[in-house]
Amino acid sequence: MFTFQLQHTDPKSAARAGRIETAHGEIQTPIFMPVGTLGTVKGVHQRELESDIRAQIILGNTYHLYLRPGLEILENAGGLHGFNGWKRPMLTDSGGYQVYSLSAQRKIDEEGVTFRSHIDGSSHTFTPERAIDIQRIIGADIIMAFDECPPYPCDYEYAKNSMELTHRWLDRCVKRMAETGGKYGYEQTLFPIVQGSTYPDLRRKSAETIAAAGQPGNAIGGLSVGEPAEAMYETTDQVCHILPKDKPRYLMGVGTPENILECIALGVDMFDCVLPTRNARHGMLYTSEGIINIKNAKWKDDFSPVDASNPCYASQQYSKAYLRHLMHTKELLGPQIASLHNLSFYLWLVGEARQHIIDGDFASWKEEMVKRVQRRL
Ligand code: PRF
Repeated sequence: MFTFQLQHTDPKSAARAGRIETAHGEIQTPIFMPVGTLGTVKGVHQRELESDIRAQIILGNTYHLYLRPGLEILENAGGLHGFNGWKRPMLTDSGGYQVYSLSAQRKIDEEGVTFRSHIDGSSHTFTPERAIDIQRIIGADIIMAFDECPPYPCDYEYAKNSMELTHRWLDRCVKRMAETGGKYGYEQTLFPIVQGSTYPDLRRKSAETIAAAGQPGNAIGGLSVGEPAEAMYETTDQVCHILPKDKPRYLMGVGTPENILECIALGVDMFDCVLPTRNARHGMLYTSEGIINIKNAKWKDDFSPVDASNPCYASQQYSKAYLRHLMHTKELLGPQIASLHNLSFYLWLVGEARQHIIDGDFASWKEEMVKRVQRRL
């Protein structure tokens, strides 16, 4: 069972508030999905994910989970839900994108991608069928089609051939989905992915092809790979106009708080990104007043809370001076507090966006918020 209900649309932008229902519970959109590459959101307990961050859905990565712990362990555990104990919705990325970004040696052909593990150099092949089979074993509620994400910049011929390959791979994913079923007694839903680099005619073609596949939700890939923010917004805007209104739209791997606000305004419902957790580990904190580099000397005797306006436990409990000290001394707790704080900020931000869409004043709130979140404190 997978349903999407569109609840509100903003009168002055394309922003929407909606509700996704999955076998593991509901998701209120727009939503940010914390990244849990290896079946864990790095440094964050599940109790914190639930009660402080209030994550509604988390992500896992096929590439990483396939390599470690491997399929046998995952299947014996009853899938990733059984393995890590997360009771709520999960989504897995299909593996292709991670192969392109992590594996040194890889070969792409019609059949699929052959690559060497970044861990031990062993050789593996992912095909669209294999990506579905592996995601059946991992057992996420939402699983992604196997695609190729071309680099940026990318010449037109490459982008066109790559997009067409992604479309042929989608047909194979859809076929495999139909031939197989969920292994653990609940349904899984396939999201296909729009590609086409930043070429408007390719993006149009891809969005039309993906829409015509008729799946319950759709994703936009190939963005936030080094193109200027304006190009990302233009492409997202164009694609959102073509993808069906009555299905959720997921923009993969985006982005900064301002990217997320701008793309919510263009009609995107779902986001994921490593930025809040990765940057937290380096001492970069996102707040509703702007960005803090907690390692900076200016915080050394600032005993005010990490972020007084963030209701999250970690943001209230600890002072900036203390967190700076933890980061400087490389104490384990430093990155944990920072990750918890940043994720709770991201979830707060999309929650506020949702509320303002419902209240009908999203556009003006967004303009103000975009300015605030970019400031450097
Ligand atoms: N494809 C897949 N996963 C992704 C991307 C993509 O294009 C991106 C691009 N930003 C992030 N994650 N399968």
